[in-house]
Amino acid sequence: MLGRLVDELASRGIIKKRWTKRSVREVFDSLELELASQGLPLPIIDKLRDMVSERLDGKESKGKPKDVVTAVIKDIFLKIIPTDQTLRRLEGLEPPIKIVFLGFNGVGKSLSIVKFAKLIQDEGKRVLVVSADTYRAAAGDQLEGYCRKAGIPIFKGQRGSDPAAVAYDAVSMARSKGYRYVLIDTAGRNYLDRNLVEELRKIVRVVNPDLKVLVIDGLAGSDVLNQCDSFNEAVGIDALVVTKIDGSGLSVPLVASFYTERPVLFLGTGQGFDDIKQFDVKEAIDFILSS
Ligand SMILES: Nc1nc2c(ncn2[C@@H]2O[C@H](COP(=O)(O)OP(=O)(O)OP(=O)(O)O)[C@@H](O)[C@H]2O)c(=O)[nH]1
Ligand SMILES: [Mg+2]
Repeated sequence: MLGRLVDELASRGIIKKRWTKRSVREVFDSLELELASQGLPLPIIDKLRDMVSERLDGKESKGKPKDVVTAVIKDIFLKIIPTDQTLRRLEGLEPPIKIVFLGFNGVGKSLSIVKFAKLIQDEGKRVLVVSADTYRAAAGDQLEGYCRKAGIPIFKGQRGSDPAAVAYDAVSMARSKGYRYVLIDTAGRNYLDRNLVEELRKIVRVVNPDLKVLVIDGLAGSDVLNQCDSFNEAVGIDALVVTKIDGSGLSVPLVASFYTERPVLFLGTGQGFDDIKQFDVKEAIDFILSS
């Protein structure tokens, strides 16, 4: 009743209508399904609702409410998601520049490493790929196969040897042979597996990497938040790679980058070594808000 009266007076220009937490919530109620269907997990939608509320509460309400809220969401994403300056930052470091790739089983770590190695090598920089997955002989063999095809040197640990020791030896070799980048592949791990988490911590302790990259499957859906949390808690992460974007939309990289406040180093867009693309935050936002 009161709401209708306020609307009436506002439409006649008698009073200025202002946003309230409630009116933001009402707009979100109608937006929620669209955002969820574009792949935004519910905790992220809730977080956005709170942030938009905080921004708009008490402000004068002008224009179509949905357009205003959408514009604020865009702005929040753009403010929070860092643009990727990783390579520029790394280039200033003393070589060998050490990068460890982490992630859940089968997300695409090994292939992404070779894609990234090729990118660096194509720029004329020397890069060494290291297989620290010493549990599965097949893992080392797979990486070796990729490297041979792409023409990238590989350092492979003996099956059953300590992955941290392998990584350490690889870094020593890279230093003595003048490699600029060392990219370390780790065994895919389930975040519930304590032994593997301990092993990952040991690799990080021993190698002291310049960058810890979490690789996420673009098809992960809402599980992306669990993956970010578990690896962040285990060792901390500095940047993200999101794979299989050829089979999915852009919500996973957008969500992961927003949630962790870490930049996306690149996207994987297929099974070829050159299937790699830069993450365009604006394109991803438009994708999410397109409906
Ligand atoms: N379509 C598509 N497939 C990809 C992409 N990246 C990786 N894959 C495929 O995903 C599968 C797993 O890739 P891997 O690189 O072996 O994944 P991983 O994380 O190293 O796996 P584990 O070592 O077993 O944990 C392979 O069949 C890859 O070809 C991508 O960007 N697009
Ligand atoms: Mg692998």
